[in-house]
Amino acid sequence: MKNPASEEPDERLTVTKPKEWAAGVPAVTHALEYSLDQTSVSRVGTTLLSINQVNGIDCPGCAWADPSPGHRQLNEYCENGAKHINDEATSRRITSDFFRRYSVSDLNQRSDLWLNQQGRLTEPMVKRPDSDHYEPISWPDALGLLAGELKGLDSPDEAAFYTSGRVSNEAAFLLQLFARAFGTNNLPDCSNLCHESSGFALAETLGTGKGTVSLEDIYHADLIFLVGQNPGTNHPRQLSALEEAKHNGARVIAVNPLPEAGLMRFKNPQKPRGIVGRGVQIADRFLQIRSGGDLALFQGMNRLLLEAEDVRPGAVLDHDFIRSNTSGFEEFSRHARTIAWEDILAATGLAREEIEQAADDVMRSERVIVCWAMGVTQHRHAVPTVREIVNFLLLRGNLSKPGAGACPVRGHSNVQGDRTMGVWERMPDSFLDGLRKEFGFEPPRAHGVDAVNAIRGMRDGRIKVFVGAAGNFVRATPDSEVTEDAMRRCSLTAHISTKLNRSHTVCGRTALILPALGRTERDIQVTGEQFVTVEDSMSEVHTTQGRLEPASRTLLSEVAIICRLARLTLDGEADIPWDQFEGDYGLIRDRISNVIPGFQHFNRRVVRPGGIRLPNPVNEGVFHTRTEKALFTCNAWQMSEAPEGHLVLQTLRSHDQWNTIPYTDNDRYRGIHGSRRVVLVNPQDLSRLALAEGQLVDLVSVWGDGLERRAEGFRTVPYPTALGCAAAYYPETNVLVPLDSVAEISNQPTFKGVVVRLEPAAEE
Ligand SMILES: Nc1nc2c(c(=O)[nH]1)N[C@H]1C(S)=C(S)[C@@H](COP(=O)(O)OP(=O)(O)OC[C@H]3O[C@@H](n4cnc5c(=O)[nH]c(N)nc54)[C@H](O)[C@@H]3O)O[C@H]1N2
Ligand SMILES: Nc1nc2c(c(=O)[nH]1)N[C@H]1C(S)=C(S)[C@@H](COP(=O)(O)OP(=O)(O)OC[C@H]3O[C@@H](n4cnc5c(=O)[nH]c(N)nc54)[C@H](O)[C@@H]3O)O[C@H]1N2
Ligand code: SF4
Ligand SMILES: [Mo]
Repeated sequence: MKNPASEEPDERLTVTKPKEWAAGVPAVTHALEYSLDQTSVSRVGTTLLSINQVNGIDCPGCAWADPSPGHRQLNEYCENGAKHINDEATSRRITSDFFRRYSVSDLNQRSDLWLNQQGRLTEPMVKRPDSDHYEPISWPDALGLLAGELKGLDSPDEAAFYTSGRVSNEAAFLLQLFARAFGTNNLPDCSNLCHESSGFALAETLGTGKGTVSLEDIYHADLIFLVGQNPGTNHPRQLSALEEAKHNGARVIAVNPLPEAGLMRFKNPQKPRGIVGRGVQIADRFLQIRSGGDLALFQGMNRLLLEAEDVRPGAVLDHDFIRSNTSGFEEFSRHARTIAWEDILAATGLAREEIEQAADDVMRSERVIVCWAMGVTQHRHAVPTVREIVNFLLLRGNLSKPGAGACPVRGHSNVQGDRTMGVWERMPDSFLDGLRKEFGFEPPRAHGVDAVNAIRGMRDGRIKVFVGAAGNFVRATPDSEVTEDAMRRCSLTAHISTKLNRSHTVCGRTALILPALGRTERDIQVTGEQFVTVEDSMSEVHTTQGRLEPASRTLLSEVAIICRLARLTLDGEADIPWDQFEGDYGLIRDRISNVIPGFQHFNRRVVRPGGIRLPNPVNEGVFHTRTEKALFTCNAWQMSEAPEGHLVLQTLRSHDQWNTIPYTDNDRYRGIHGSRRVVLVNPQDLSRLALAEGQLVDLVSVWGDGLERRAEGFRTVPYPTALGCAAAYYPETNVLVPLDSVAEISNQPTFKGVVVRLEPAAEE
């Protein structure tokens, strides 16, 4: 489909050579350009001076950690962080006039980029069942309408409450509390689409779903793997940390089908040599892996380590660590030796020497860290792949010691915190018991729906009310046509949002826009000015406090919206002081202290400079697994070959977008300008498929259910990607990802492994 309509491949498309380095002076220029286009010099000044500072605004971009308080620069942000913060701080406003002018159908014809560029939402709006326009509604009426709809459901499980990782700890804690007091665990979140596979694999093998490393560990590692992530675009300040690690002598191995600019070279705009020099080489070794080949790669390296130990007993493996901290080694060791090299080479597309050289690097290193992101988690074999990464770390005792460990690099700034706060459809009984003890109600125990099952539930009529706390559910999820139909079948959809997006234009019969304060804005309640807290990818919890005047006087904070909705819906059923929570967020934190381990004296500790680092038991050598030890696992896999004439498509981010929201049509580092409807293909594949450079094609995905999924009108761009692997941007290609194409065990959509054919399309 052409979704959203009017997004033709743009005649302005130009393609230049991909960049071989990231950041530098152009990054600063682009950040300022975008920021100043959104708002005034003084607001840009305010946001940029307080971003990521102690007592400042936590960057609303990614979850990369801040350096410790004494080590922060005055400009502790990256190009993209500046764009993200000023995208929120924009001076543009959407008022009720806007919705009078544009019907919902009109808006649905507009691109994602256009919708976002209209500015901040300023007042609550409702779309009634018989109307194609949003119209103003007061807060009490809007929340009363939603509460009435919730109370009228036959079962609480007919509602689902989605959370995106921008939401603060306080709001997330209240949202899950409300959903559970209402009676459902239907709490899908963006984590279901993001690091769910990591969570499952790490919890099973290490007993915690979180990463084990800190920034200090990165600085002091000998060897760092960057697997399936594009730090130059998605976690730019990771490059500063890698620069420091390299300065201290670390080597870096990048594993990726694409030679991403940030993996190759980094020019730190805050250092003189980054401005005038050639910058720092990041990857010492680049393994250009085939899509989905990472499990085979780590198995290959593990086999080499075991065999090297056979030759030099006692010199390769960390037997002390294995003996005292792990279980399942013997079985793993037998299994690892049965994996055939020809399968490993076919799956990875690498030469055996490349894998051997990487294994040699490993054997020369005392402290190894593996970082990974969506290139690992959004595949069918994602959970076994992360388990195999754990095997790899365990073999040489690269856990529970400084400079080593597992580093799943998280996406949204508070996605990890939202999980810690209980936003998960399957929280363990220990957490639910804690809620019961603290609040005196019996939380439901049956697991709720995740994102994929929420779509199935809406599609099949089991879920009728959808409430989204931040995010853009219809664009973030797979199978866009199926998902859009599912959303439209709801009796009511409501979104707590800062900016307009597709989830407001593809909506239920009744739809509500509940506009919220953003992180940049001052939040004043009856007891005074409030702050909220977030947790980064390295388990550091700290405060964030807005500085700007709110975009409109009508906005409510996320906390206030949830408290008022809960009060109206629950009619005092559970003994929860929603009014007091709304007035004083410290009272919410007191309750968090009582319910969630690691948060004792939360209010007192979190205001210290740098905040709290949550303990990770793995770093104390404690593993809460079924054997109370770290588990070695045996991970079988099937080769997934694309049929002849097909490619494996990965759907990824451009440099100039924040998830579902493009900021411009450019992707500077990859040399794409003026259009996002492009598909990057290896030149050899183009000629094998008899396609020309710049040819117009439709992408058609192949899945066993007989449905044709088609994304129309993409230009081919010859690109140095691994053979057999194509790449195109998300969310335009989500239409191609079948809802049932999910990772084993974690149920995470396989956004990086979509089998497609490229069909030549007629030029208009
Ligand atoms: N500017 C910006 N920053 C962001 C975001 C954003 O949209 N814009 N989003 C945030 C969020 S929520 C997230 S989750 C993170 C995402 O951060 P990333 O995971 O870096 O995001 P993607 O763009 O999905 O890129 C995936 C990378 O994996 C590689 N890859 C794809 N398939 C494979 C494979 O099979 N094996 C290997 N080894 N590599 C593979 C791709 O080539 C690409 O480099 O970024 C966060 N930061
Ligand atoms: N094909 C494909 N699909 C993917 C992915 C992929 O790699 N490929 N990646 C997946 C991943 S990793 C993720 S995390 C999801 C992202 O999915 P989401 O988190 O659902 O999407 P976002 O685009 O981050 O949501 C943007 C919207 O959030 C709202 N918002 C922003 N800030 C705030 C705030 O402070 N408060 C409130 N209330 N609202 C706010 C704005 O209205 C904005 O329009 O997408 C997933 N989908
Ligand atoms: S690296 Fe991430 S958190 Fe840091 S400034 Fe950039 S976008 Fe923000
Ligand atoms: Mo994400």
